Parts: sequence; structure tokens; C-alpha cells
Amino acid sequence: MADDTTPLPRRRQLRERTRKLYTDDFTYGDEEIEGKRTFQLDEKIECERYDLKHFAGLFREMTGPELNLAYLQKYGLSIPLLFRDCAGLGIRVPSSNFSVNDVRTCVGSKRVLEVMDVDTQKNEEMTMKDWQKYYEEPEKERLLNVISLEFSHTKLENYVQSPTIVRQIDWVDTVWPRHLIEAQTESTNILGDMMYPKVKLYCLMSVKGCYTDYHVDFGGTSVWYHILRGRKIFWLIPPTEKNLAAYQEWVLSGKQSDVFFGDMVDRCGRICLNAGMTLFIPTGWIHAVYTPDDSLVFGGNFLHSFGIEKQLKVAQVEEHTKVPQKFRYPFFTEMLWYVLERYVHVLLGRSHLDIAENQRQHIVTPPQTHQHLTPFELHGLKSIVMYLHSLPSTKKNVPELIRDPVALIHDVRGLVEQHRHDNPDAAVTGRPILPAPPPLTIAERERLRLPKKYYPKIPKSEVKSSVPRRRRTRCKRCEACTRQDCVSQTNVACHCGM
Ligand SMILES: O=C(O)CCC(=O)C(=O)O
Ligand SMILES: [Fe+2]
Repeated sequence: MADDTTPLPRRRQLRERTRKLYTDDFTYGDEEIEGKRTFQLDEKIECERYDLKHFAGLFREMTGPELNLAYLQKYGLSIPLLFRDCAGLGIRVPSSNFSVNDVRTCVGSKRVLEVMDVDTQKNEEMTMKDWQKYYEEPEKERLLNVISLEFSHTKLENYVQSPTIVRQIDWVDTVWPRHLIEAQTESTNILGDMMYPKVKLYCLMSVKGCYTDYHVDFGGTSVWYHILRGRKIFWLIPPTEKNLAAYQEWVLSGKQSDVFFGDMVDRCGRICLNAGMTLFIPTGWIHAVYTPDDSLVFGGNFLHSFGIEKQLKVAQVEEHTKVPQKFRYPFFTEMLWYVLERYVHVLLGRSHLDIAENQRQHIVTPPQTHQHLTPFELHGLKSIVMYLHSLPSTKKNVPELIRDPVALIHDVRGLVEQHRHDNPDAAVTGRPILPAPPPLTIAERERLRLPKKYYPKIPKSEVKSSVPRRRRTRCKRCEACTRQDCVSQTNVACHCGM
């Protein structure tokens, strides 16, 4: 495995390259102006412009039982969904007096957290012990926010369960090889120790006044977000082509501290979430978050089959804006291969996984009657093939477990052909095409213990880019860096390689 020891932060740093010239002929360096927000956040929190009354249909209020598989098969997951309470969602969370001290007891005092400095929107590391001390101090010198604490495989996991629908559709549960998940022992989010995309369960601890600037969650993941205590204010922007292009431009401009992105688009709505509420944010939605009161939130990120095209679109935006690997969905491309494998396996009864020989009882026999795919799945599968095809061979990341990727793609093409005329109404069955396989028995776990060569790999180049946590500065020597419009980026080497 790679020797990367950097925990995976959830969200990239957005304030990266800011350079400003002042008319008095005095140029401030990045360091001096960094973090000085020039718009008034208070005004954005209160102003009438983002009132939901102007934006009908920007989100939908639902009850737990209404959000089921049949709903997703019919409508996909395309607009944010708000639940006033947990009834029927299948969520489990601790009681509302659960404290930061309890979080520490569960994850350990020595757990290293990625902590975001709200002024600069940059991450730094802090132990859980120091974080608790900070959180409980009555007077705070700085505003710090924890949004990247992934706690699967810690004791906290016993208190929290994601909504039923998420467990039914999350690709980690439905397509990622089970024995790799079960081989995960490390509870931190060190990229080099990850056996699967470990992004399922997050605990967010924010103090009053925290602000997380506009972003799209990594890999175009969808999110569920439950407020246990406190309140949160979200600004939500739909991921239209136009908005994503504007977002891309805003990220690349380096002007995040001068421009409130909500002002750049036609539709941006503000919604206030109180304790007990749950919000689902679909693929690609651009959002910013303010914390009006100290708050504790549980949530999780997931990829799924009802938003594939947008998920791929976001991956492309990440590529264009050069988001470093450590801020992306881990093993995004490998996951796409496993998705193709699973659809072929389930619908055609042909496994392309190397372990299939040992795993006979899990070979699925193809359905006797034709199962209709939803348009989301059918178009999605086609897009995955095109996306993988478009990648350079060094970035195709075929998992070692996939024996013959060419044969797999061939089978996917056949599958798509067979389902070309599927009826969208007949695809609304309330049953998943890809059911989550049952957990392995102890005997199976033993039998399927895999040699290391099958573990997911962090390509060498990516290991490197995810190790240094230094901020990129201008070397002020190379040609590009001496130009006025130098756009150096955090975590990316300087133009001249310094
Ligand atoms: O609650 C926050 O400050 C940010 C939440 C969020 O959007 C995220 O963690 O991606
Ligand atoms: Fe987010």
C-alpha cells in the first residue's frame, strides 16, 4: 500500500490564489491579504434576495416513508429533499445531549482531525483532545470548524446509522467488493490505508459563526445531513451547465474572498435547518453553509445509480479545476469499473471479478424475466463507458480484481443494447437492480482473504500529490510566477516545479 499518512479532508480549500494590486502602487503578498473577506456575510444571511419565496421548486419537503426506491426510480435524486423529522427515514443518531466529550470518548483523544480555519478556509490538523478544549472554551480567538471527521470503524459507529435509502443505493454497499470493505481495520482517513471509499459517516462539529464557502461535494457525491443540535443555514444552487461553468470560473479566479458566489447566479436559495431536521443534497448542488449556533451534525456522502451523469460531470469539473487527489472521492474511477461489473454480473449472470471462482455462491443467476432499467441507469451506464474511454490509459485505474476490462466493456455494450427500449414505468418496481450483498460469514471472510496485490492502489503520482499539505506559493522566480496574473494553487507544485 502507499505510504501516504495524510488524513483525507472532506472538502477542498477554496481560498487559494488571491493576488490583489492596490492603486497606491503597493502590492500585498498572498499571505497578507489572505482570509480578509470583503463582502458582508451578515448581509447574505439576512438579505431578501435569497428568500425561498423567489425560488419555487428549489427543494422539496417530504416524509421519511415517501423517500423510497420507487421514488428514486421515478424521479431520480435531483432536487434537495427536506425532512422535518426522522420518522420513517431509518436514521439512527444519539440523543440530543450527546456531547463533544462523547465524540472524543468514541473516536479517541489522539485521533487527528482536519480542522478548517473559517477565515482562510484552509485545513490544519488538531488532536481530538485539543479540539474538545477549543470547543469548550468560552472565548475563542479563531473560528474553527470540523467537517471532515469520518468515523466508520470507531465506537461512534454504534450510535449512528445512515437513512435506509442511502444504504440501499450507496455504491460502497452495492458494488464495492465486500471482502475489501471487511478488510478495513484503520479507522482514520489516511488515504494510503483505505480499502474502500471511506466517506460514509461524518460527524460535523461547528461553533457559532462558522462559515463554509461554496463548494460541490467531492466526486459529485450526494449527501444526507442530520442536525442533532444547533442550526445551519444553507445557500443552495442547482448544478445546471451554466452554474457549474460559473462555479468553475469562480474557483479558478482566486477571488473567493471578494465574491459571494450566490451573487453570480440566477437561482440561489437560502434554507434554515433546525435540530431534528435532515437534508438530502443531490449530486453537484453548489452550496455554502453558515452556523448560527454551536452545532453537532451527522451525515454521509454517497455515489449511486440515479445521478451518474452529474457525478461524472462533477468529476470533470474537479479535473478542470485541478482539485488535488486528497480532496476527491477516493477510488472514484475504480468504483466506476465495479459498477459496470456489478450490472453485468446481475443482469447477464457473468462475473468479471477474479475472486468469482472462490465465491460461487454469490454468482447471481440472471433474472428469468426482463428487468427494465430506469433511464438514469441506462444513460448512466453509457456515460460511464464513454467517460472511462476518454481517460488516458494512466488514469483508467482498472482494479486488479477485474480480470479483463475489454471483455467487461464488451458485455456492457451488449447489456445496453438489450435494454435500449426499456420502459421507464416498468422500471419503477421498488426493488433494486443491484441489491446490497449480505455481509460475509466468518468462513467466507477467511476463504476470501485476498493477497495484497488486490488491495486498491493509490497511483504513485497521486500518493505524492496527497502527501504534502503545504500551501502553494509563488516562487517569484519563474516566468509564470512573475506575471501579474499568476494563479498558483494550493497543493499543486509551482509552475517551475518548486
Ligand atoms: O456544515 C458545514 O459547515 C459544511 C457542511 C458541508 O457542506 C460539507 O461538509 O460538505
Ligand atoms: Fe458540502
